[in-house]
Amino acid sequence: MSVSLHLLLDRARSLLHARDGRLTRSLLREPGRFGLGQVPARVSPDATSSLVCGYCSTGCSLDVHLRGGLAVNLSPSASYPVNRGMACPKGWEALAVLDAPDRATIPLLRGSDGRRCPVDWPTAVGEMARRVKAIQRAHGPESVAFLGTGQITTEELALLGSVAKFGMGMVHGDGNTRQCMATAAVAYKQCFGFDAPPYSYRDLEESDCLVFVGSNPCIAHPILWERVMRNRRDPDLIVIDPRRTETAAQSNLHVPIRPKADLDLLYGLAHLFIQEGSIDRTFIDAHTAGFDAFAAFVERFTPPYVAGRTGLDIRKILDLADRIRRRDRVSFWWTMGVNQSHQGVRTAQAIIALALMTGNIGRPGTGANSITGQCNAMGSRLFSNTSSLLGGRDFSNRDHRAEVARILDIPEDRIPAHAGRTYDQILDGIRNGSIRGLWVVATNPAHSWIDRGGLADVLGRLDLLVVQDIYHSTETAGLADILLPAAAWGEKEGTFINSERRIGLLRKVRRAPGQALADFQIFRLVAEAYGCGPMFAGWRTPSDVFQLLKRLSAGRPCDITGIADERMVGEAGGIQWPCPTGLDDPGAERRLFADGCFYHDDGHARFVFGEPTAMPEEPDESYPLLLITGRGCASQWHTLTRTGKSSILRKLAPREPHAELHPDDATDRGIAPGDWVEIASRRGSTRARALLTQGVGRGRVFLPMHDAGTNLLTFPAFDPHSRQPAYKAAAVRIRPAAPPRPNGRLRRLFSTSR
Ligand SMILES: Nc1nc2c(c(=O)[nH]1)N[C@H]1C(S)=C(S)[C@@H](COP(=O)(O)OP(=O)(O)OC[C@H]3O[C@@H](n4cnc5c(=O)[nH]c(N)nc54)[C@H](O)[C@@H]3O)O[C@H]1N2
Ligand SMILES: Nc1nc2c(c(=O)[nH]1)N[C@H]1C(S)=C(S)[C@@H](COP(=O)(O)OP(=O)(O)OC[C@H]3O[C@@H](n4cnc5c(=O)[nH]c(N)nc54)[C@H](O)[C@@H]3O)O[C@H]1N2
Ligand code: SF4
Ligand SMILES: [Mo]
Repeated sequence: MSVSLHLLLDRARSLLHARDGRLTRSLLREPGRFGLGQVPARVSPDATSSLVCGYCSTGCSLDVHLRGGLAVNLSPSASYPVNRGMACPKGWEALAVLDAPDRATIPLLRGSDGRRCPVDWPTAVGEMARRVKAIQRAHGPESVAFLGTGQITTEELALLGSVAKFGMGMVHGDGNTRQCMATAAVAYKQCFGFDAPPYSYRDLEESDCLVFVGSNPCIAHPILWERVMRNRRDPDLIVIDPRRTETAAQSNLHVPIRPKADLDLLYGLAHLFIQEGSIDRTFIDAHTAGFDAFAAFVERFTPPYVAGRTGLDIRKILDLADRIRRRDRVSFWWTMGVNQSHQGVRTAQAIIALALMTGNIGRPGTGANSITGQCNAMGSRLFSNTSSLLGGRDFSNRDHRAEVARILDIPEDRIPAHAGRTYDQILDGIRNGSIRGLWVVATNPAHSWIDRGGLADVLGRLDLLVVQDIYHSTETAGLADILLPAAAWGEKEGTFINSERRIGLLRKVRRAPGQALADFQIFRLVAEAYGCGPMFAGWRTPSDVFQLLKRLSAGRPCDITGIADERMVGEAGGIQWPCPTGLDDPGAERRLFADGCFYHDDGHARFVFGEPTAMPEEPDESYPLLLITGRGCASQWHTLTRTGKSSILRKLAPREPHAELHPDDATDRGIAPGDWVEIASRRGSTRARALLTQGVGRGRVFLPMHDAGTNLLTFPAFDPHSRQPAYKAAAVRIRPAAPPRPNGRLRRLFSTSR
């Protein structure tokens, strides 16, 4: 059936069925704006359109070239301050993955016989609203929850969080940013008073000494690594990682720490700096609180003690301390090796403590810098209404709720008075029957969740699972009772916020396939069908919401009232927050805390620390190896739903799953290079080819997260403060094995059948 025929039918049915036919019809009549129809009229058919990449948080700009109204190819934007003409393979191939045959093109609804059939939009959202209401009537409004993402626009995230919580009465909603950035967010909030990564990418070029902790930018943020390569200050490049990663191989000093011993090492460094007097007492006294207690606490972290805990040579520890001490501009960068740990928050805060005590913050080339992961992780942290209320506020703060209610012109009691359950607690709620409906948007937990083995069963207990994705073939989409087909990157408009707090523009350069709609439009349709549409009458377009975001940000640390509109964002080449009204040069690069003023009421940053705790599942006789997981290569993205669709990206990635193993551990087990092996934990097993490398370290195995088997093995432990999963430590054993059954993995990756 042709698209236009579908549209006609949609409109006819909406006349008959929709609760408020008037608005639903008008929503569907704005196809150009929302995902149906051609490229917006104001874009000339042969223009070049710049938009921010939709994969990682680096936030490169890509120039998409249109011919006859079709996006034919792209090249990295030469003048954009982030990437300056560079892109990694994922960016170069960003268009190629959009035409895959398994794009979701029409809503699907599972009937009573268990089969899913295509339906029109009014039927899909009408049925969703009816079933959500029925569950909520029977079990309370809290019995339906949502899981969002860091991969849709800020405008969409704000709309989703507001429709779900204020409109539909949901109390519990979280997102894949819990798997990723929750630790950094909590650490910053407690130390700085607000969730605020302080740096600008220029700091990568202006630093004398860059310390990467649990971070592999050569693979995960290749264009940030290019920025490091532009550094002309002959910097010390230090990598603290149990594995000799691609990044470690390019460093001056690799610190091959025992996994999860970073907290001991960082306290040990603090101890040394205090002992040697290489701290910035003036800065500490003027701008921080709690240093003396911290100094007393780290006293026992002597080099011999730390060497024992971390498995590092004392000389290595002293060398590390020395390199940090002797340079003027030291910057600390961390990613998932820190965040995904049972003690991630305290580890991140120990990094922040080192920066504060040495005065390495607020100056060029310094900082305690968490690199975010997904293209809009930062937008999600500030505006998704999950862990914080719109604008980085607290749900539990009455004044904050009143302020948001006033700005949005909604009754204050529509805003829940607490943040709601975290991702793992939502899944627990499904297990114990308190949560019966789930709406999953732009995330694929059936592959990416920790210890995912039982997850299909857990999701199977739901009375209603709605999945909103751009492909119908993902592991999670396959389980959905209702599948809502979404327009992808390049098929819709809005903004993202990158790692350096830069707001970047997303433009529509192609039409979405079939009836797929922009997430923004889907949220509006759901609100309408549920009956809370009028509450969002002022949220008609992404531009309307951008103006709302400005008002929500006014007077907050993330103030963006100085940005007139998205056009100004595009013309400036992205704009970093804060950008309050009256700022001299909104487009200029800036870092936070140049004035030493932090966001706590007294303006002082805090030293926050705690006793190191034991790894939740230590290797033992039965499971003697420690499993580390992470990114495998620059051309693979997460659960491969997107990057698996590009033949070029597939060629750049390993053809089969592989496990990194130390040659001695292999010899002990009779494993030769390239052999198939089975890796098993107490929870499950998977197969991969053995890739023998000393770089992984004795007693350890590394598996990329991109293979769906990896999270069958992971151990479900969480940081107690952030509830972020500790993906990077589980006890496993390994043995030679037969190859897996023919092509199970490839079938999953490239499947085109419904
Ligand atoms: N190509 C590609 N790029 C990506 C992504 C992708 O899927 N593919 N995903 C994006 C996202 S969402 C994220 S969050 C980022 C993640 O970016 P990174 O965090 O850089 O990537 P990871 O490989 O998950 O983890 C980094 C390193 O942590 C190390 N590590 C494990 N345990 C420990 C430990 O106890 N201590 C220390 N010091 N290190 C440890 C691992 O060996 C690994 O090399 O990447 C982003 N960029
Ligand atoms: N073992 C292990 N597991 C891990 C990690 C690890 O290091 N080790 N890392 C964790 C981290 S940091 C992260 S961030 C997570 C990522 O985990 P996920 O979020 O589950 O991974 P993605 O593959 O990025 O899933 C995004 C989904 O959104 C869909 N999508 C893309 N664009 C759009 C859009 O515009 N609209 C809609 N509606 N859908 C869209 C994609 O098709 C895909 O199905 O994985 C976590 N899992
Ligand atoms: S580095 Fe990240 S933002 Fe830049 S092109 Fe690659 S995936 Fe896109
Ligand atoms: Mo992430």
